[in-house]
Amino acid sequence: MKSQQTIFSGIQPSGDLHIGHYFGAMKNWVALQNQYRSIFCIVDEHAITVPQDPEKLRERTLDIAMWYLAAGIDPKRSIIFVQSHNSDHTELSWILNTITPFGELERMTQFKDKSSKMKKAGIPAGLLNYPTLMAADILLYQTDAVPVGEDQKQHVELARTLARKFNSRFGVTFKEPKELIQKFGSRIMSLQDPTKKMSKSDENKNSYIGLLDAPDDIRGKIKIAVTDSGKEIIFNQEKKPAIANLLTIFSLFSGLQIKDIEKKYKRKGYGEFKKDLGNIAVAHLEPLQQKYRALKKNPEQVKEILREGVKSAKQISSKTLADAKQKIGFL
Ligand code: ATP
Ligand code: LTN
Repeated sequence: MKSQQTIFSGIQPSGDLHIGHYFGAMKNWVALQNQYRSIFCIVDEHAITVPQDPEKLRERTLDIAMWYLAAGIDPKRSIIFVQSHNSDHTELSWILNTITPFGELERMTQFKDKSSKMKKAGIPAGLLNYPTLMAADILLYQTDAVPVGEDQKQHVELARTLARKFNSRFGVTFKEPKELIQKFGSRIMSLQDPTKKMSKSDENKNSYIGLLDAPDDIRGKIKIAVTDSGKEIIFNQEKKPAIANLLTIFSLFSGLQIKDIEKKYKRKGYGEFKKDLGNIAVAHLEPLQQKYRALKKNPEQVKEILREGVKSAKQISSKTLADAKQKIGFL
């Protein structure tokens, strides 16, 4: 049954990837690709909803494909492609825009966060319409489940609402997708401020561990990560959010249960805990970095995977788009 179900997800080429993307997204996708028909996109059209440097955007787009492969996404099992290579996405997004309430877009947390940092006259309409493009990404592939971090839940809910609305107005065209959020690791917090999500657009590079960070940088960033008052290494989200975050990261890297890590550091200080965490992070990121570097030497091979990927993607999306256009009354 599950083998016939489809998952779709994507990452924006808008900055350097960090461990939040690995644990909150790619690592889970790798596990899911054995159970689902899996489609993983590099969403460059989403990235341009905030200003991007053209050359960097191009380089990062290919880089993200390399990270997908380095993390273990298998192009024989999963479709990997670049969003802008398949124009069905923007076309369906326009159609969906015509049934999306303006007020719902304005209420989206991500829109409020990102636009609050800009002056009203400078807010691009694309930032507001971002979720309709995301809905198009998802609905084009008759997606059942969307593996994302906690922050994307609201957007997937909108995709579901739009599918329902279109289906009831024009006849059944889209599957209603659900978000698939891992209980653990779906929200890694900043190393400098545990109330904020670890984010690649954060100007303070010490707030995240980049997937390509050098061993000394990784150890150093963990060493200077903020901690909470007191000395105990215990998991308490409310009272000790910084230590809870570091324990989560420790658990994700080591595979150990939180309670076992707490036991291990019962009478030990933050210093020793952080030192061990730094070493574990380095040991786990090194093989990933090696795979990435090997792919980086052979960009043509990766471009070929993307060319094949978009062909497979288009085969699925073109059917859905044709159906939607027919139902809506286009000649
Ligand atoms: P921003 O640059 O605004 O922080 P982003 O990194 O959240 O953007 P994407 O690059 O599109 O945006 O994120 C890709 C995936 O990685 C999403 O599923 C997202 O939820 C997940 N993700 C990103 N940051 C984290 C994090 N700190 N913890 C867990 N998952 C994360
Ligand atoms: N908005 C998402 C990226 C994204 C996505 C998607 C995720 C764009 N289209 C479709 C899942 C499915 C983000 O910022 N993380």
